[in-house]
Amino acid sequence: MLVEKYKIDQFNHEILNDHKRKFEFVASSVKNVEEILQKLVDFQIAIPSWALGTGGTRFGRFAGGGEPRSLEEKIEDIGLLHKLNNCSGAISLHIPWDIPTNSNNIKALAAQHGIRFDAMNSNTFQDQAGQEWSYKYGSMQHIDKGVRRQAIEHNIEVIKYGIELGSESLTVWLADGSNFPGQLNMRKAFQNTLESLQEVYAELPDNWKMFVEYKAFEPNFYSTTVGDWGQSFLYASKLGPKAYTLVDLGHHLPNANIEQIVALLLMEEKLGGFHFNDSKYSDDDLTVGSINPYQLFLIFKELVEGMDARGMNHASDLGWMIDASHNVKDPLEDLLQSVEAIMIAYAQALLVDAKELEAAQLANDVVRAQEILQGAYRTDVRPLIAEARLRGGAALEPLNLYRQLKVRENLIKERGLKTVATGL
Ligand code: PSV
Ligand code: MN
Ligand code: MN
Repeated sequence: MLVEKYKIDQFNHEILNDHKRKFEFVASSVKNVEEILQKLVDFQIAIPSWALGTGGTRFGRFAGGGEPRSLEEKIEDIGLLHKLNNCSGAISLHIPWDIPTNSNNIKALAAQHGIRFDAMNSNTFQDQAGQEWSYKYGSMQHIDKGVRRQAIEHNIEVIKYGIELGSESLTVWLADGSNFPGQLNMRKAFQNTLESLQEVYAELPDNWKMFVEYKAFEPNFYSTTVGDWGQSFLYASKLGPKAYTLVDLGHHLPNANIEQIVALLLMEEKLGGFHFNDSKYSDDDLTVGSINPYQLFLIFKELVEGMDARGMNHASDLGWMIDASHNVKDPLEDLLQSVEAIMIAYAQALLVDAKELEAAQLANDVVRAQEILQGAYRTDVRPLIAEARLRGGAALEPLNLYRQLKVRENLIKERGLKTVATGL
């Protein structure tokens, strides 16, 4: 479904006065408002191809209608989101779920929608039809060289697709680990994984990065071979300068201090990127900011401070991506909400006065430090984000316009009620 620009303009026009009033109110108390607005306009968050269809759990899936049936339709859906919010200008593909049959056509279609190809994701956690070896007991950690070789070759193939499409990074998430004590030798599993990753790393083009994603548990419940940021950091350090740790917010044990992890990884120049989502327990993959928006703000506060300390470009020096699943919501509405939550946390973090905070810290003024953080967090920055969208030609209120245009109803008409999205 195409959303014509005039429809966005018409929609904005009707609520413009109300927006201006709210914007001017917030802007009057923000020192560097123009600088912040430009940062918000520049910030882009990649959408994973697997988040566009209704997700499910191992107990069932309750599909909505009008889901994308092909890679082309996934790109069209992200194009639609990007048109509405001007900050979803990238797609992250998962191979083999998204094998491009004709990379040039896919590239051209994405360009038409203003979308670039973010990190490529490999998949050695599922067996594929026709594959020689099984990943039942792991992939890169496997005791059998044949399995390891197959996993390595797969990752190299993913890099090749990525090169064709213009991606510049590979995310490796391994489900490897063990379900029971004694099932594997943890040191050997680490060594095998490292050697396998080294072979993949050797195939990375010069301008590419490799992200090593960690996860505390699931599908393996006793040990995970890349189980936490320490292990990921170890692999990334041993691999070399093109390897980084990727932080997925849902991949920690409950109550982990993710902002501290982020601060230290940034300091060590080993933070590569993010998979945003939210959770009550662990890998719940809920809408970003739906459970703990304060934590998200605190993470962004560390990101802004740490990136500024190193003179990094907020928009392009780390990989920003959503990794969520939508069981009961319309996936596109959910993604609009997630992007909005990320932008809110980012804008609030930009409001933190770093100098004042440092002064409070140096004076051990704990109360003042908290006031500074919560003052930024409790500011309603939504009008700033709306203004940034307006300046980027997008909708002041993407979700409301989405509903007004009856996007889902139209997609159901176009694609049908019973669609099987490829991927999860
Ligand atoms: C695993 O839980 C994960 O977060 C990894 O990023 C995968 O690539 C993604 O989900 C999709 O399976
Ligand atoms: Mn992830
Ligand atoms: Mn996950």
